[in-house]
Amino acid sequence: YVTAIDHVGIAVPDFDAAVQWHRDHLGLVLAHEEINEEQGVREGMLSPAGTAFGTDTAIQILAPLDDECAIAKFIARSGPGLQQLAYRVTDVEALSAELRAAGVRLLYDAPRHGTADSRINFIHPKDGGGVLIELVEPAAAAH
Ligand code: V0V
Repeated sequence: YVTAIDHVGIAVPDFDAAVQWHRDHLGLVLAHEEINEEQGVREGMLSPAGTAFGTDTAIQILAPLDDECAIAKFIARSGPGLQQLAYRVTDVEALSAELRAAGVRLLYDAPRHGTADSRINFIHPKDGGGVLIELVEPAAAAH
């Protein structure tokens, strides 16, 4: 099911400052940006110059929209930093079903809305070796 590392997510307090830092120091380009109200985030996908958003691995900048969302809680507990590792998958429902059957806890009963109309679910960090693992089925692969 897993075809690539889709993105690595960094929790930040200030979206614009983080985007500018990565542009100024590393030359990363903001390839995509959106607000996800359900997840409580303003999020942006950064790509190294010469790579393509949606094809190559991206860096996801995640800034909280309010004090209650997952990113706000993460920053309050751990400070800014790496928050998630996201794998691109061909079929998020089928993989989730196999994981559940193997006793791995998924956060959602059904996939939710993710970046660029992808469908997403997460493996609980306690079952992911201390890593919050996101499963991303891109919109193009929707069935
Ligand atoms: C919490 N823990 C983590 C963690 N967050 N460990 C590794 N990485 C993280 N990001 C640990 C925490 O330290 C606790 O360990 C334990 O997990 C359980 O914590 P909890 O207090 O029960 O739960 P919360 O309130 O910290 O919530 C954790 C979860 C939450 C993972 C349930 O963050 C969540 O629902 N995340 C999924 C949604 C999300 O992250 N959305 C933002 C990105 P100890 O202290 O007990 O040892 S949105 C996105 O990625 C989009 C839109 C996209 O890509 O398309």
